[in-house]
Amino acid sequence: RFLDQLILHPQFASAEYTTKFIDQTPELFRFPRKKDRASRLLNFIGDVVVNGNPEVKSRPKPQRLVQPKLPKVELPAPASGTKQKLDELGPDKFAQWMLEQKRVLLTDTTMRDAHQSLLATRFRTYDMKAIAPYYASLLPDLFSVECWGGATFDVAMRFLNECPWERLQEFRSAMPNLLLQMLLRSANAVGYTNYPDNVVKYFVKQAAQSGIDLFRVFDSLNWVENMRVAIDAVRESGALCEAAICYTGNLTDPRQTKYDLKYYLSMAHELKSAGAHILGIKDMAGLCQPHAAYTLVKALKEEVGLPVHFHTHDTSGIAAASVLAAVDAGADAVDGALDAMSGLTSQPNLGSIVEALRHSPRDSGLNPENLRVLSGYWEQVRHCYSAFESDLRSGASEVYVHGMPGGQFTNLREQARSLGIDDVRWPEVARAYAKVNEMFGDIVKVTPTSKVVGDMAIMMVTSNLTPEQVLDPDTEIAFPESVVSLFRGDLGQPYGGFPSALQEKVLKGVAPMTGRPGEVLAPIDLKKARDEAQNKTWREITDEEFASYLMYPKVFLDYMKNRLDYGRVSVLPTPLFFYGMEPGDEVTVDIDRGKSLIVRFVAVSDSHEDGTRTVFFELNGQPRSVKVPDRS
Ligand code: BTN
Ligand code: 3PY
Ligand code: ZN
Repeated sequence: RFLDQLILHPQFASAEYTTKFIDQTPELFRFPRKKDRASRLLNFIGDVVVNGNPEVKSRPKPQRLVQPKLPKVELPAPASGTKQKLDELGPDKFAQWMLEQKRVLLTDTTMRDAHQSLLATRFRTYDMKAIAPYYASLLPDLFSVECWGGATFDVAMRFLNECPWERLQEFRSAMPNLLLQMLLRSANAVGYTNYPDNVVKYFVKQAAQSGIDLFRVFDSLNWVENMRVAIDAVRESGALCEAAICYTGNLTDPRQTKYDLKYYLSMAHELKSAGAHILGIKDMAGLCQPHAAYTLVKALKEEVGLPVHFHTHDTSGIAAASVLAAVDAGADAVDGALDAMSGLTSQPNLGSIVEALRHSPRDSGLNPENLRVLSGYWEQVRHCYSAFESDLRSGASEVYVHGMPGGQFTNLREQARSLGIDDVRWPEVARAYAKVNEMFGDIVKVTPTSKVVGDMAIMMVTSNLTPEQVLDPDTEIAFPESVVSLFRGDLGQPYGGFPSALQEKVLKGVAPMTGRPGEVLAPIDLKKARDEAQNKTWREITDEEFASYLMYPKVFLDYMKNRLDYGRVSVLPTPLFFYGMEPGDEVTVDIDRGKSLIVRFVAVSDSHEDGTRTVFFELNGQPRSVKVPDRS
């Protein structure tokens, strides 16, 4: 096997190798002696038993840690759904079909936004893949399943040691009748900074090929110019392009003249001309109150002519009212999350929306009982991730003051806490966030611009800086790098421009960019980059893995190292993945179709002189042991 891998290595194969080969490609030479799948997984389990999983270290342990049970129901063969409709009609006629539906169409966000917004995006493929066939069988009338993109991409590799593409492929095969939907940050793709155009195109192509049917495309400054490359790439792939308007401010407030109805309508017209099949309203912070939702949807429906898809967050506690208002105003589709994963910074409750609309003209036709069956599963799953829960207990009208996106709120609060800003001082951060937004000229705040505003707010609170000091030309301020980058124009141009005095102060004489970053970012030499990636890993990488490398080179290579040491850890049940096993525990691990391992944890030795411990297992009844460095 070693020789096979060596010979297959492109650098070796191309005879370009030198004596430096070993130094340049250490990965090739440092795989474990026993490299069968079972040994790798036992190494991982052994490591968690001895050292714990660093991802849950110093986080509260779940009170109830049991393997979630799948619903005990008959699964009929999946009825034909929106996926077949799209295949049959193509994207343009599909959009027409949406307009012709009397019922409201529903998207379930549980597998993307809901866990991103409630549990720091930590849901593992294991738990989602298991329930996916139930979605296909029990909810064939769903419009779409939002299950990919946003933060799920980097979190999968960075924290869960799993491949986002394998997740998508699992979803695709388990839900053959449903539209799979992703969130795409336009020129930022699934990252936090603008990528060269050819990287965005490559990424979209791979995502469509791997199973994405509907791309919700947004720009973090609502700058349509910066959305075109992504929109064109989605259209070219044959998928549905939902171009989204990020909602900010309050369009019903007569004193707020920047983001008013005219602004949104004009953006919608631009998106339509740019090629959108569907118009998304992305209310990432949950600021769109019922009357605003009604006004906006009504106007968009009357004046633009595209299907409208409404998305919001329940941070305030009244988002369901906005959803119902949007439905009343004629929204074609709306988003919600299943009961157990709804509310607070997540989406409003999909099951309750279904119930609320039953017997009304826009009755969704979904079976509310089946939604509850699925929610019962998510409720158990959620317990396994309680380490990542925020302590938010109730809706917070404070969101109308700071306008933080649902996906950021709990993260920023955690970041503040880690810097010693306790709950009592949290409102200072919230106020600073609002102040920073004002100083920055009232910008759209959503990944990645929301992160920039958050960085600045935290910095002001930890350094006790007032807005006056920040703005004062004579007070020296060490601005966070992300702020410098924003004002340099790296994320694009905000509506109305940057406030020039602050921009000059931040940039210290450096000239800002005013064009589209993609125009000046040199295209990546894909062939060269691929060889480079290839040379740093121990096996041939796939087209999809190469896309991971293009997005996050370091995160991807770290993930590949991990994969070499531990194998495909996404097959391990979640309680085991995070918390290991107790002596006497036994689990069945399905490592492949029809191939499973029965792992029984027997005991762990004291530390040896070399600082390792031996962990004893029974693997399919046979004794096995692994040596693990004790770092605890
Ligand atoms: C990382 O890159 O953050 C490390 C991921 C691998 C962590 C595994 S979890 C089980 C074992 N225990 C450790 O401390 N590290 C490995
Ligand atoms: C993301 O970009 O991840 C978001 O969810 C923005 O709301
Ligand atoms: Zn959202």
